[in-house]
Amino acid sequence: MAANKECTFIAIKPDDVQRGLIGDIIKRFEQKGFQLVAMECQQVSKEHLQQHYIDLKDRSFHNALVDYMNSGPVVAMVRQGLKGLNVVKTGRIMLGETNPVDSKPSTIKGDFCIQVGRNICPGSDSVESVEKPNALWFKDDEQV
Ligand code: DAT
Ligand code: MG
Repeated sequence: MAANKECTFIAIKPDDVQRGLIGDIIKRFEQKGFQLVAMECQQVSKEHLQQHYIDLKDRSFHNALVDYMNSGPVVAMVRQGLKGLNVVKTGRIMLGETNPVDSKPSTIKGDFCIQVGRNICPGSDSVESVEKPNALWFKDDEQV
């Protein structure tokens, strides 16, 4: 990543790939002006997902979450903007709250889903936490 850029990791979950929402979701980040760094539709292993959700390993829903994310292909992407434009924070605002019940209309979760276990899009929640998922999901030479 260029030194003057801030990255965020965003994904689209299996049932939303199946619902045909990829275009609608990508369009919002395109319109916003977040630059595309990497994007791939991939079905990843449970081990990969356990690593991705390692911070939630003690939560009751952890195994169900891993099984669900492993149930079909997901679209993973990295987007970036100039430092100071806060793409991580803005990305989270565009996604909405973790629980769609709390998400405002015009956010992704506010517009496309109704329950927390099927909440469409994970996205980085801090600048510090971006590097790990980017490295887990994409090799260096897959990020342009
Ligand atoms: P976010 O995806 O908004 O960063 P998170 O990292 O706390 O939220 O949780 C990761 C995923 O785990 C979330 O997208 C859906 C699932 N999840 C979170 N809280 C849950 C709950 N109370 N019941 C069921 N699934 C939950
Ligand atoms: Mg999270």
